[in-house]
Amino acid sequence: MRRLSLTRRLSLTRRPRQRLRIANQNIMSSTLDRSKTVFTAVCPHDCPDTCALQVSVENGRAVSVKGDPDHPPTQGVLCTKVSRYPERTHHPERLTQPMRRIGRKGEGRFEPIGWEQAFSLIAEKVGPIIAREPRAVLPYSFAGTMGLLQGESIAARFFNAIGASQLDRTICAAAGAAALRTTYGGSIGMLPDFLAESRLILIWGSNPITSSVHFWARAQEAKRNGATLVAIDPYRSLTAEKCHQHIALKPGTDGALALGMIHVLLAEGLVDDDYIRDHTLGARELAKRAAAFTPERVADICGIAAETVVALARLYGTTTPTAIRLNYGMQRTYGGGNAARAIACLPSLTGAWRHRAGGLLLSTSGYAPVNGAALERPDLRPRGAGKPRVVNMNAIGDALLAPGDASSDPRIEALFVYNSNPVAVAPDSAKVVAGFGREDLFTVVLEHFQTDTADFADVLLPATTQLEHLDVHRAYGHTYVMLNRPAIAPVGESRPNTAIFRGIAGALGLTEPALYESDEDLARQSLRWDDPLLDGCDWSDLDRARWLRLALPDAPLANGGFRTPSGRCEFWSSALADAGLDPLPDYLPPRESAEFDPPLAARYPLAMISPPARNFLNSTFVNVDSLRASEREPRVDIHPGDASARGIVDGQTVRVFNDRGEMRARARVTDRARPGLVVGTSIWWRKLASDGRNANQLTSQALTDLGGSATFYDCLVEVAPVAAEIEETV
Ligand SMILES: Nc1nc2c(c(=O)[nH]1)N[C@H]1C(S)=C(S)[C@@H](COP(=O)(O)OP(=O)(O)OC[C@H]3O[C@@H](n4cnc5c(=O)[nH]c(N)nc54)[C@H](O)[C@@H]3O)O[C@H]1N2
Ligand SMILES: Nc1nc2c(c(=O)[nH]1)N[C@H]1C(S)=C(S)[C@@H](COP(=O)(O)OP(=O)(O)OC[C@H]3O[C@@H](n4cnc5c(=O)[nH]c(N)nc54)[C@H](O)[C@@H]3O)O[C@H]1N2
Ligand code: SF4
Ligand SMILES: [Mo]
Repeated sequence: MRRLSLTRRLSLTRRPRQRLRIANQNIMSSTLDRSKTVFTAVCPHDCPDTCALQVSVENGRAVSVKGDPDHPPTQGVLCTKVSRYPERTHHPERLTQPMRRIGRKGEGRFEPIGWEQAFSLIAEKVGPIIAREPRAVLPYSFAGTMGLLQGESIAARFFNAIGASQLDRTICAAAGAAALRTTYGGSIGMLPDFLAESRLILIWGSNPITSSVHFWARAQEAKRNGATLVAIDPYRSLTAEKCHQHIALKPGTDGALALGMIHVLLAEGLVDDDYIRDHTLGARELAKRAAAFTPERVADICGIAAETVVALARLYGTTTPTAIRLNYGMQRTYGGGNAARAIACLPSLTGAWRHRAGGLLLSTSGYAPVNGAALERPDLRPRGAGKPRVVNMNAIGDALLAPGDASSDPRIEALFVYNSNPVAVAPDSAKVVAGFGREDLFTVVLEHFQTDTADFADVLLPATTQLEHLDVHRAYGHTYVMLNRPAIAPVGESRPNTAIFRGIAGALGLTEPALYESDEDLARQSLRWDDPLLDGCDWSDLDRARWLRLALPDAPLANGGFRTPSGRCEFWSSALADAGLDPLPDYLPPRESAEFDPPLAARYPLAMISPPARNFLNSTFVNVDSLRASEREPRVDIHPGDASARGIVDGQTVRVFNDRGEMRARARVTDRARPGLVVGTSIWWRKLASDGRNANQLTSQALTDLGGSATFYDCLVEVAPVAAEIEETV
């Protein structure tokens, strides 16, 4: 505790107040200092690293963005894409004016209008819908910015106040979050700070060279210190090829591998009996479940050798300290929640938590004392309205196409999209595109660019970027809370999401004062200042220091302290039992697999995954020319055996298809993909791909076992060469 407080004091003293006192989001450009100045900011993107940025501004324009050397997680280093931030911020295609549709729905033709006109138009269309059936209004947003203010603050208050339908924001992390909630009681785990002291790191369903470069830097430090790195991934990713060992299991079989490890750990007594006795619940039941997962059975399920299962368990059970970097790649099949739960049991069986470099890290977001109730104000929901209608965002295609049922699920008539690009990122594009294409759907999109989704807007509103607005951040890959003040004035007429929702509320004549609070007021309310993890700091400390490290012990779960109902790590989950679900983790095969659906697998024998591209952040940055040039074009990696069986040669254009649709991509014939696996690139803008489609043309809207998450990687396909004469027209 003491040491951590000291870190905080250090960062307080290192940053003089004057340098930090700069414009708030409402300031006009003329009042900004026009000489070259360096401002501190926070990377807003959906990435665990949440870096501190140093933005150099010249004549009101951002000219460079660098990693802040003083911020311990950032260590002065940024990823390539955010190093190109000025190129994105001052991109010639930035939206700078409100616009209204003049073409056919989805055609993407607009004409500029003024802000007041835009707000009136929205009020005119949406006002009568709210009066008749507020649940016909739906927000759709995700983590385009992870900021607490420009995410769900005024926006959430607005949708609460009008009694709109709610969005279940499940597209990314919900299965893993449910696994951690039921096992540990929240999104908590080991701290990344001491990773370099680990002796063994299992990088499980994770590709940190692409998705979390700062974690990878620490893992390499551990490697240099003599640690063993093991990648568990069906694909030889950039990360897997740099690990000592790569276990290329079949996709969606991680639950079986973890239960097989538990089987061996228990059979060979490689467990910490004291930790199990003092801090866990249901060890006996878990042992019974794991008994069925012999190394031979697991080997068969996972498509690996039985010796690999045994050796991995022995390595894990005999090394101290051991860290597991669990990530999202292994959660995107039907059994992803149970698999994450099975893996989450491992460090509690071996007592890995006792050491500060041991345990499991999936997300640290649960530590941050965010004041969600103050920001989102669920109390504003109309009284007596009963339980709100909730739409799972992964099934947005079906939700928009549903005819509607007046009593329970009224037809969606108005949609507000912000911080997301669903037409590109949501599964089952054919349905998503058809849904967004409904002529009778009124769609408002708040964006930086005219994305695939913006093409379908009726009213398209220009939003500010992180360099232009105020925000407060927590991270899911470290334990700092951070403040972002604007470095430049809004580009064009763009406004922060908060200001836009205030404007919409005003045009609708809503009188609730909470809808009109300023960003500064919201920022002050964004954290629970009385939480002991903030160690007595208040808003003025954050304002001055720009970041505060949460006052956590080095090894937060060394002596238990799980946040479950029992206060223990729940191998046997009472919450799941209460919900009538299996209280123990199990292996649940992918819904699209030979194991679960042999007829489907006979028609579509290849499993497709489509993990993120290194130079994009989901679909953000796809329109930054230099980054798109690095990614070149949509690709699909296929094993040489699978390629030759289909007459596919390296570099050829192929069709990837299933019953949901088809896309074209350039084949890369490579043994990086294990046999039976194809790997497509995510998440291309449809309109920037030669065939106007991306991998989500093939993915399904089915949900995971726990958390209702997306199943992007539970997707069977077939691949075929495209004949040369057809290829020319692609
Ligand atoms: N550069 C960059 N960084 C990003 C993003 C980005 O788009 N670009 N996106 C951000 C976001 S929103 C997220 S959620 C994270 C995602 O990043 P990660 O959590 O790392 O997840 P993925 O990249 O989806 O998958 C990681 C690895 O899991 C493997 N994998 C796929 N299926 C399975 C499986 O069934 N089992 C196992 N064991 N492995 C499997 C994939 O081959 C891949 O190499 O990255 C964030 N960081
Ligand atoms: N096939 C396939 N599909 C996937 C995935 C995959 O691995 N494979 N990954 C999934 C995952 S993990 C995720 S998290 C989702 C991500 O899906 P999204 O959350 O939709 O992420 P992005 O595609 O980055 O789109 C974010 C948009 O928000 C905008 N934006 C950023 N900041 C602001 C702001 O302050 N105001 C406004 N109004 N707009 C802003 C950006 O310009 C960008 O267009 O995609 C999912 N889809
Ligand atoms: S995307 Fe991630 S690694 Fe890149 S600057 Fe942002 S937080 Fe840092
Ligand atoms: Mo994500």
